[in-house]
Amino acid sequence: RAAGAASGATAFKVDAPNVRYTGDAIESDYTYDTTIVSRDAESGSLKAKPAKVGYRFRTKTGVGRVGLMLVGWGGNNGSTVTASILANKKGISWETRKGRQEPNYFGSLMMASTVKLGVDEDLKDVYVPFNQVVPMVHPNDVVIGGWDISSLSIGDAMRRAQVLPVDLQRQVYDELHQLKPLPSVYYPDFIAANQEARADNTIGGTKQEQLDRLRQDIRDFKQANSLDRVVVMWTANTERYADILPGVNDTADNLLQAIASGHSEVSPSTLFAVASILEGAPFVNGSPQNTLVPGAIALAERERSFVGGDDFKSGQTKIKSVLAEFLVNAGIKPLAITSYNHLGNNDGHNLSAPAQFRSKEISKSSVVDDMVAANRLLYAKGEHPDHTIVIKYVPSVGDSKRALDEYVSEIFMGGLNTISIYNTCEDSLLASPLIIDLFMMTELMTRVSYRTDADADWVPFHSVLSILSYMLKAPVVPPNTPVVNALAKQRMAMENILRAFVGLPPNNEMLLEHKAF
Ligand code: NAI
Ligand code: DG6
Repeated sequence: RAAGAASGATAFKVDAPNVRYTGDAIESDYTYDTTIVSRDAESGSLKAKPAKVGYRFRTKTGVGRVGLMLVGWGGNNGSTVTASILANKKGISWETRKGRQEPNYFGSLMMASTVKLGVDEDLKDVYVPFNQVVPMVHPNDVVIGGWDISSLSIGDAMRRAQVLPVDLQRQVYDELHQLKPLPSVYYPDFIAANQEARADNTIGGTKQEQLDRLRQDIRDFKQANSLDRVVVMWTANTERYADILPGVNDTADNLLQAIASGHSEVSPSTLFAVASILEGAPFVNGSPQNTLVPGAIALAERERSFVGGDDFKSGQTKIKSVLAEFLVNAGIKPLAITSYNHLGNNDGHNLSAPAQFRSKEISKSSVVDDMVAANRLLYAKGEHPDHTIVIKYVPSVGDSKRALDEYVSEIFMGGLNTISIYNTCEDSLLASPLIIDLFMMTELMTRVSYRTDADADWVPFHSVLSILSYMLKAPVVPPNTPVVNALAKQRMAMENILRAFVGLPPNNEMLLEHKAF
């Protein structure tokens, strides 16, 4: 079993007075250390004051039975993640030119990476699997279902995707052929016209009836599989942006009213978000479009339901969120970031239409903003490196996406440094583990509550799950919250928040124990 543990297993127990293991939860008393900075109005000088905020966290330990409903289940990502989880669950290996390949969860931060727990008596580091810091659901235990506008079974969808090796496909086909996606909502205006031939599995009726049907689908799935909770994730085609219209999608009530009156600017993905929110099922948007319109976020806040997004951060952008951070933090000034990619899968086909490309261009473009804004020594206010995104559809390369990047930076004394990157791999094999990570982290957040001295009772985290940022290209965050794109910071946030849930201090890499004589 990958990472050697079942759902809910943890690698250690904390031995400290601030941590309690009750029958069904782990509770921790935690001091959040922060620094409050003030600026003198006259002189402009800064004053930094350490501050401590008391938190209590409670993490329910019972994971129970959890479901994942994918919108776009029959796509490359949907079919690949479903087939791969089945292979892992059943331990199905397959023949390759180099010998037998065992299934694994490589590429999943939760399943294939570790967290430093601390040091042992010899001051040696001790690491534990990421998914065993607090009880998390294991992907092998998830029940997967979902919707697609294409009626192909998941077995046939996997064949159509042409991602997984044939010997693996052969072994999982029969079981996956039993899985049929539910009919879905199709508004041709929102995805590329070239997708029309796929749309043979659609729901008719009014928008309100469609919303009711999606809500019923979630309830039915939950009941049929005896599930404790369900996470819904959009991994369907990239849509065009929806216009944000006052009176239509700007508030929770206006959005519900717009659905009731069948307003054309409510997209399928927003309809899914609303259905999930109303059913109390967390919703994550894995595509770039603005599914989480202000009215959807307001509705999630009102219903105390969770949402996250946007757009899986798989390859090129993940590297960018590392490299740009490295350059700027090294005092090197990126002047131009030029990113090309070409791909030949259905995602690429859909993105060959201008409005859908534009959604992707926006999500890929925002990723260096916070790093640039953090360094006023390199960049004046408002100054930004040139940043160009090009995507081309080349059918013959299939799912094997090529990404070419050039970073031109200004270095010491006006010199230039150019870094060129050529990256090639199966796009869906990068994206599928992100679906698993988003699912696992989202599920965890449904079981966590906290209270500060100001709270009369336990409360859940904010509805907008910014903790998912590591896996997403354009993280949606709660109103008035900074967006963090830098990958190392995003990982640190996840790691240290999980440590806080079990009352452990943040990992800070000071290694003071190794610096004394
Ligand atoms: P795909 O085109 O293979 O799959 C999308 C599926 O969604 C198709 O089966 C299509 O029939 C279905 N679909 C379209 N509209 C629908 C609707 N209204 N309801 C239900 N199903 C619908 O695409 P792929 O490669 O699986 O990617 C999915 C999404 O994830 C795309 O938006 C893509 O841009 C995004 N993404 C993909 C990454 C990757 O590396 N593969 C990385 C980052 C984001
Ligand atoms: C072309 O860019 C297709 C896209 O869907 C990407 O493959 C996907 O968004 C992944 O992008 P990135 O930048 O995270 O590799």
